[in-house]
Amino acid sequence: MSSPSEDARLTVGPPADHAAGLEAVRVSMGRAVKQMGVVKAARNLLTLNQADGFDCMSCAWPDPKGHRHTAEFCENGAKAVSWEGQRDTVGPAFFAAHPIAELAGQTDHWLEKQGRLTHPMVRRAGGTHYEPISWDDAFALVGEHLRALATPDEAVFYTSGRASNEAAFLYQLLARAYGTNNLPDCSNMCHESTGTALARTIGIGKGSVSLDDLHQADLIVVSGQNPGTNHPRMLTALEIAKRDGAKILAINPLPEAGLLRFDNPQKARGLAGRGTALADTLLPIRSNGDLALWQAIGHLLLEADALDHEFIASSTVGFEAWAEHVRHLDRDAVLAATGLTWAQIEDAAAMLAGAKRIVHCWAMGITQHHNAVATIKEFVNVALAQGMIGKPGAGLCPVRGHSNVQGDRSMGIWEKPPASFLDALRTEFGFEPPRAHGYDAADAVRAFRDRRAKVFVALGGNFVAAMSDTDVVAEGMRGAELTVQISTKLNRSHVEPGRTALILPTLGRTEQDRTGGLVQRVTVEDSMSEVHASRGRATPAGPLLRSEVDIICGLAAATLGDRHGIDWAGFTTDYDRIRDRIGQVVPGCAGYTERISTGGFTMPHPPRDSRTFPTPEGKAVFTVSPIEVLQVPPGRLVLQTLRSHDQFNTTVYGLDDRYRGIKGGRRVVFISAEDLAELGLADGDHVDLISEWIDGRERRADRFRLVEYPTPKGCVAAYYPETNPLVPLDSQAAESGTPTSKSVIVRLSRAGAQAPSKKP
Ligand SMILES: Nc1nc2c(c(=O)[nH]1)N[C@H]1C(S)=C(S)[C@@H](COP(=O)(O)OP(=O)(O)OC[C@H]3O[C@@H](n4cnc5c(=O)[nH]c(N)nc54)[C@H](O)[C@@H]3O)O[C@H]1N2
Ligand SMILES: Nc1nc2c(c(=O)[nH]1)N[C@H]1C(S)=C(S)[C@@H](COP(=O)(O)OP(=O)(O)OC[C@H]3O[C@@H](n4cnc5c(=O)[nH]c(N)nc54)[C@H](O)[C@@H]3O)O[C@H]1N2
Ligand SMILES: [Mo]
Repeated sequence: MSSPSEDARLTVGPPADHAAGLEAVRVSMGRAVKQMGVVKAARNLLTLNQADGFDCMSCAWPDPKGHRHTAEFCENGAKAVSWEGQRDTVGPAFFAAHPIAELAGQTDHWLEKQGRLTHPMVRRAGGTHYEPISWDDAFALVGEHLRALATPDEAVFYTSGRASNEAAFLYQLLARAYGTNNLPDCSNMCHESTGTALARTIGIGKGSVSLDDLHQADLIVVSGQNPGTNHPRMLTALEIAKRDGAKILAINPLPEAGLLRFDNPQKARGLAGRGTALADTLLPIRSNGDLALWQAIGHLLLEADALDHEFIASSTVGFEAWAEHVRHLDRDAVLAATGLTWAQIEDAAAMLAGAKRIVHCWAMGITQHHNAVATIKEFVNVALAQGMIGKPGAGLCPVRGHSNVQGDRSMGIWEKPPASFLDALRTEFGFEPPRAHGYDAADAVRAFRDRRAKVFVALGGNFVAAMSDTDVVAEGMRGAELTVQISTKLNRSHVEPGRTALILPTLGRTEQDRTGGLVQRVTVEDSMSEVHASRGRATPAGPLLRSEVDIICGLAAATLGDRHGIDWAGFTTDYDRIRDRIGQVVPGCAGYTERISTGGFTMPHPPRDSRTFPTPEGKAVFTVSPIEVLQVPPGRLVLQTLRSHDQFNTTVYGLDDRYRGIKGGRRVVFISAEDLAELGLADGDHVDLISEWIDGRERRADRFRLVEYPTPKGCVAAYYPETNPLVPLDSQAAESGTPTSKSVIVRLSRAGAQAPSKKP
């Protein structure tokens, strides 16, 4: 809850009309120097995304080939690097001074700001504090707990999308050699809807474009994405495309600054001038209206016969049924769902009809709804109808979040692994992997809630704050016998620990990894399936830190001994040994070690590479989805939970959201003037948010300041993770199970007198 002093610090100004420019350079250099010191800041930022440097951990946007700018990073990449390179540390003295109960009362921002974790720590059953433990004792403790479980399915192995390919491959090997497919990951909360929709329709769950395709497109559609904040380097690609005459169609309930205009800070012109106007059209759609919109666009394209009949005939199935469905469009349903006028929809359809090379981009504004999978299938229908896949300048571009979330999935971090992957694992390692599907993120929470799961291991991330229904997750974790967090910084998941709890501090991406006495590198895969090496150079935050690979091998050896004859210690002497095994198991990775030494390679993608579609039908598949729209009872609003410009997921760097005019606080709700008037409220009033769900339980998040904002009537927005207690665990996207973080039904209730409290 915000305290009176927080209320006083919060100021609200007008939203910005453009992104980046000089201000971004000033902010990023200022932060870097403050947190890392001048020398380290310069050294770190100059090796960011360079051919022999480390891969930026702020997002999964690809690096340009050939010429790279000296500063191939963005403001938010620089923030991520500074945050990791922070000089403050959190060691035994800190934990002795702060009981866990006290830490639990601090905000997410405060927890991470304390600095880098430096020592393995344990909270013993019944203990009030974390205390130091040796690495060997920590590994032995995990081994004892895991071996004592009644079945391996009582353990859950979570992954956040920062883990390298090497770490991810060994982690899934550990889980499966131990005997479970319980490998939920942040993807379950993120682009799972994308993977589900694309696997069914084009036969592979990844995007089909390269950076060159974006540059060559003549129309780029950006749906449900805020690139100015979350993928700032994408703005450079949009700028290049625009320079060559491309149009941009943005679809978003909020007029995000990065969609409107871009001052490229890497160019003298950007530093001085007004930059490039980006979106030609911005459709201010109502939250959750995209499925209806795309059916209407399909309808209009069909009517205009702006279709690629040759491609439809040669490469797809199901066209007739889809055409029949969208031909009989319920226009009123479309207008109600989208909040747009028919003329606006016609204009958008005309942009598509007039384009020859279209790229469809999307992110969380699409994937985190109940109808997410159907919506993505609908873009695919339109892309297929126009033949916009597997040709230069065209394709599907889900813009991933975490820098290696796509690579982790390629490496087998998946609770529903394909049989072919498990077969390859069996052939390579000589054991029979478990076949039953494991828990995804939401199922894992249910399993802890119901005490069916007992041990939680996290390779990075902040599961307690990132998942929906925070109180349920926290209670579930507190009931676990053991929680193990492999982390760089203190977060909520450490202060809602299991009965016994370990914190295992690890090296970050920027730091030199000398495991086994060699300078090791790791590899990652970006949003466009490019695999390349990453090597940090900074001095580690402390001498005890170990690499993720080293920690996983330590856990595995202590748990499995030499079961299945896997030489865990051998992997830590030279990571090439891991890459050789990846080459044997993961499709498209033969010769992995050599190929990453010569600049990297692109993972195979049959639709992109050869217009072949590895679906059961052997062709791309049109699908039919009824228009499904969220039903909102009178007086209620649809809340979307999103990111400020000053955070990376649950990592809150600071309390400003520059582009949206917010300074010094995060407990704000963006709301339209019409809704304010209708509810008898005003800008500046404070309200409590109450979410309503079919289980009848009311979930609350208290004391938010209302901010009048240009968003469609009926739609409000507030920041995550503060609002995660409002997202019901069972409110998930159909088919993919992704929490519906972008459509939570809430009511506002005028807040009582200011109640001081430190809790977030
Ligand atoms: N600096 C920084 N970079 C990041 C992250 C970060 O937190 N900070 N997070 C990383 C991760 S893991 C991810 S997944 C990505 C997230 O990248 P984004 O998806 O850009 O992140 P969100 O802040 O969730 O923004 C969602 C956008 O969708 C819009 N939206 C909401 N509902 C709807 C809807 O119903 N329809 C449409 N058309 N639009 C809608 C919102 O207004 C908002 O602009 O960014 C990655 N990069
Ligand atoms: N309401 C709501 N909830 C959401 C979302 C939303 O839009 N709305 N978005 C969802 C999305 S898209 C995602 S991807 C998830 C994110 O979920 P997670 O990936 O679980 O969360 P993060 O906040 O990225 O994790 C931050 C923590 O990672 C650790 N860390 C950082 N770097 C490293 C590293 O190099 N190695 C290791 N081992 N640890 C490291 C640090 O301890 C840090 O505290 O949240 C989801 N939750
Ligand atoms: Mo994400």
